[in-house]
Amino acid sequence: MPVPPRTLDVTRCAKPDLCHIPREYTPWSRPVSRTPRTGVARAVTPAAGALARSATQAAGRLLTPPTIGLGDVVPAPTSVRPRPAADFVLAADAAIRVSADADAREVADHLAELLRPATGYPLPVADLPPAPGPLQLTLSAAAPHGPVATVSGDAEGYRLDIDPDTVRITAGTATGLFHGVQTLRQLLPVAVESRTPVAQHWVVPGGSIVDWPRFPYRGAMLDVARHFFGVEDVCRVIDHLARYKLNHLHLHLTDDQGWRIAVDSWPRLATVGGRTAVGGGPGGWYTAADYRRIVAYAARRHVTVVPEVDLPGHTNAALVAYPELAPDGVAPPPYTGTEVGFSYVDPTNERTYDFVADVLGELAALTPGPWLHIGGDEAYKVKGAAYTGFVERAQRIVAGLGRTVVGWHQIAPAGQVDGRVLQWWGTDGDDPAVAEAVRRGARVILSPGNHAYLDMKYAPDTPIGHDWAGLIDVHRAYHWDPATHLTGFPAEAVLGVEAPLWTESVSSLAEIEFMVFPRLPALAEVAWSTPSTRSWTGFRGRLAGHGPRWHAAGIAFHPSPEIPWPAAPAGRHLPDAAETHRNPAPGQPSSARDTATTPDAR
Ligand code: TNX
Repeated sequence: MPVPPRTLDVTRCAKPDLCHIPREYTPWSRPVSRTPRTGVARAVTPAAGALARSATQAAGRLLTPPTIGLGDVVPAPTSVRPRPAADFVLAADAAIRVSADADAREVADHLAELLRPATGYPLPVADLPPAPGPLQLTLSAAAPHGPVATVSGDAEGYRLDIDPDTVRITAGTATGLFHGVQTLRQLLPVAVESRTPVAQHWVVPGGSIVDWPRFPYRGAMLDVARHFFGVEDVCRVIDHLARYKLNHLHLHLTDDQGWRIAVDSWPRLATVGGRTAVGGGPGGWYTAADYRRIVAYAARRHVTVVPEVDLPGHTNAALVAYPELAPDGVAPPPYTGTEVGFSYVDPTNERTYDFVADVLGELAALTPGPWLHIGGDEAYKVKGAAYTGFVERAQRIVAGLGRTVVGWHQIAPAGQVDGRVLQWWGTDGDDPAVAEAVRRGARVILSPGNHAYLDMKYAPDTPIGHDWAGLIDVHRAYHWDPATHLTGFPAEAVLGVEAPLWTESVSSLAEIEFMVFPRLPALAEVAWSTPSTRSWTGFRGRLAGHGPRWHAAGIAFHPSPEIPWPAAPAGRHLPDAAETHRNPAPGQPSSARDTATTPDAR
């Protein structure tokens, strides 16, 4: 991927009061010359050290007023109380102190890893007490809890207090601390996104934030079946989710064009079914070790992986591998187009249920989270009782594995099992079948196709994406309310929000990011923030400051004209569409397919 020139021009700033970035923002070209960390710091007395630190901080505050307001956070926090005289400046010898707890310690290590590259500071991490340091992460039963328990039963709320001497994050759980760290990250100067040291006063605006989520399930889906994305790409997407306090990554692992997860008991699913992709690319699949890496990476970022095996339709790749599952017992040709609804596993064949039980059983064993997604969409050729009967058996298999069923909302007419969740992707909020399933006890994740589908184009000239559900600009992604979107639903039935990215036309990490940013942060705010804190005007102002952050982090994004970006050009534009649609020839190396084609390739 060509590296774009990394210079922001603020001379055409649309919002001058947000333009606190230098005219030439080139963090990688300004290495900090640091005093070697020898005995000097250790030789001074603690009191002298504290004095020196506070002098540095006072000077820092005078020299560098914070460029960011305490409320400039996405998603909007529940409550923000600025204290303008209480700005904090991170000193080079700052330490991170954390409650003595393994999970909290992980969060503190994560904070240090976020801050070290740009600051160049050592930021040692140690337990609290005895010596409270300037950055404190405290687990406390008295920490703020939102009114909503998370799916795992824990609260995700946190409190962030910024004073001249300390930045303190307090939470009831490590997850709450983690979200607090993401907020702190947004309150530091843009240059914190640099991967190399930058000369900068690391000012954080003073005050207090108390914050918790509105909905417990906040997610995004990545379709790795239409085009395959390697472990590194998926991990980067997880980072994007975590930044905006999303806590679920749904992986659409199987579809007509490719099967992407190794299954020991049915090995040809991956080795044969995994070889294809939309447009004739080489495909790929995750070994169990690859998948575990993704799950572990996500867990460290407090993101739960939701694996989907799409059944009984969207199964052409499985049928190519195992023709015995096809209704006529004959292998179909591999499919690399983009139509839907033509394939299905035979619901009248008992072998089909061995397949379902084996696949879901192996996936459950690899997946620590509570959810198994069984798809259920667009199985146009399995109708009526044949369809509901199949779904009910699949639901029982999932329940027997001790997991909670998630399915696209087409599974609504099937019988209820405990805790069942329907993922609603309609475009019209009046859905009697789903309303009836909710009356029978189902809960709902909202992915309205015309607000939350990240594969829809932004505008008619968007070079990739679909438009069957309409165009989705940032305002459309932002402007809806999950609690009232479906008519006749109690708000308690809404578990949360998920933004799916289907990848028929998306074949590289840059294209993923282009479709995700800036709409994912908009949907994150829909899912996290209390309605009273939300407004389009406020959101677009806060979001504008994230353009330079994405730029500094090398994240591609769509420079939506609705957002008053502080610099132009703000986005990293896609190369021309013809180039980005190219699929690599079989065997050709590709960064998007770098990690997991065959176990031998590792
Ligand atoms: C519908 S939404 C699908 C997918 C396609 C998508 C394209 C849903 C559950 N199924 O198979 O990829 O449209 O936007």
